[in-house]
Amino acid sequence: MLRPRDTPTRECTSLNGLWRFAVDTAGTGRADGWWHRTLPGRREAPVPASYNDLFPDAAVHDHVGDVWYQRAIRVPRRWEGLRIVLRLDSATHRAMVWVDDTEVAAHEGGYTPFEADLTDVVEPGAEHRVTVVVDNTLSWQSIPPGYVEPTPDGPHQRYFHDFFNYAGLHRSVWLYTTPRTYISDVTVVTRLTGSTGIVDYRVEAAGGEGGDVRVVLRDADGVEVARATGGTGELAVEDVRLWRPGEGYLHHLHAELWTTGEEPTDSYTLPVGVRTVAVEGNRFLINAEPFYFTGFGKHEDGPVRGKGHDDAFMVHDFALMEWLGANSFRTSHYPYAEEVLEYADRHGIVVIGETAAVGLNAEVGTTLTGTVFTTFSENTVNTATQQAHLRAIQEMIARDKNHPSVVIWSIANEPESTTPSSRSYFEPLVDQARQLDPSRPVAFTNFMSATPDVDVISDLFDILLLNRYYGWYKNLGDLAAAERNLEAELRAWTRKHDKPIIMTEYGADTLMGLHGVMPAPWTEEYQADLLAMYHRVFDRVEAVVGEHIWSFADFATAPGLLRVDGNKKGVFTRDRRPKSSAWRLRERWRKHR
Ligand code: GCB
Repeated sequence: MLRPRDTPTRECTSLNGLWRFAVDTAGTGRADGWWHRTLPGRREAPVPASYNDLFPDAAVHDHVGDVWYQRAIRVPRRWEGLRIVLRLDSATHRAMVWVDDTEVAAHEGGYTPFEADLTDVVEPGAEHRVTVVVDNTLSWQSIPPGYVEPTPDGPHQRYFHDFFNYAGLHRSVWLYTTPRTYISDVTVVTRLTGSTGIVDYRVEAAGGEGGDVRVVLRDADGVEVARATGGTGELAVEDVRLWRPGEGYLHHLHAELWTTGEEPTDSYTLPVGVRTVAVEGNRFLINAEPFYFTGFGKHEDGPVRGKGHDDAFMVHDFALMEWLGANSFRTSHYPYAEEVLEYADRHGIVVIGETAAVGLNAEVGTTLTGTVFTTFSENTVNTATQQAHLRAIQEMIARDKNHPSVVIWSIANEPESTTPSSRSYFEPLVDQARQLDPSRPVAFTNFMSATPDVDVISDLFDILLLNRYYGWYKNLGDLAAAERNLEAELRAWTRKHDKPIIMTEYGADTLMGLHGVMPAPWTEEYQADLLAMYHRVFDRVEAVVGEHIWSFADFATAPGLLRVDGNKKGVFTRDRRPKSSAWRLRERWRKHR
């Protein structure tokens, strides 16, 4: 699915800003047809933002079910004869959309975009009412999963992941045009033969009889470096300037669809980074050179806006990562806003893209909710969940396949991975992911109790992503034991699999301003010492090709005995102030560059 852009044949308008907003406390909005008229009440909510923290009202913060957004749109008269599309970059977790009285779209999956073709529904020159109902409910068949517990005070949402269930319209909403016959998708895969870069491309068209495709590849200065005709083909660039970590050099692919006449019917421009990614033995290669990941598991999370995309926070987060010398991050635990990946493309930041499949694990679920259950069963994670998971993988790859920054697909975070049912659940998903994108390694992040002696799925994957908490959930306060156990486990992995290892989570909750001379958990010193201990071990184990600390910044969670105003494993506080460990990291990571 192509990101909306202004091109010579397309126009794009943002629908961001204040929308009318109503919380459907009684759950009657759908039956009463709220889309037929102005929403009840006087509330307004900004888009993009989570709605949960906007109002000092627990009923809004903890609402389970539908909320409604509404605004007027005016379609310019000059759009007569064009295809008119409404696009929501995300609606968490599922939504239905109406224009005036007509339903135009429905989508499930809170972190990927969806569109509605409004061509036959709107009239150029006229004003229309757009209404969106967003449902934040998580069920056993949603990704991520959860369940709603009925209580005398109303429904309570329970879930098996450690971040607050923020909801709403978290990302931009667009109204845009294409011609009626249009370029519907572009796919690029890049490779290298010697110093020649090859861009294999595919341009797909829809809405007409087809036509001729012409593509031109230009370098960052706009100089043409290759051209081709046809819907698929390859573009060769001699002495190509590569996209590299730390240097996000981008070419641009200009695709044109010609049906008649002297002008292209449609045109679309896609940034392209020429680079290769490969796993060879226990090395991870970018452009045939070993790459070592330094950085974080992150969250899209901040005060007031929750998970709403914010360009200021985005730029600031990237600047702080640069200040530390971090070269990469994981989009834990869901695909991030496309603005984030585009920024990473331009700046040469390496990304592990992750689906929202987090919490498929009874061991984690029971710790977080107190409910004992079996992960994979007819009543819990079942074939319908697996289908939803597959759609989440498909939608992530469809959206993000062209980003040079994305080098690994993580298809789940800490699922159960020690039982025969986990193997039969994951086998088809891994196959599908590989078919959808044979050019990137496929992985999942492994939960701490799924040690190499009991894990039964890692052989299906290309690379090992491990989340480990020695010194925190195990060996709390005893970094010497933690160091021994961590090293022993890493060596056990290397004996079992000849695959690279990235430690995708390790860390300690740390209260900013708490200090101590003893190695006491929660102090800033303990966090710094724990991280330094992990780094000593990584330097001794050859197969370790990356270190992603959990987490970049403190973030909001559901209430929990271990959560003091959220998860405090950030190297930065939630408002992005550095804890002591930041300076130690800076020393280490700036040397790695
Ligand atoms: C994990 C999860 C992450 C949690 C973290 C923690 O293993 O992947 O989502 O926030 O542990 O701090 O417990």
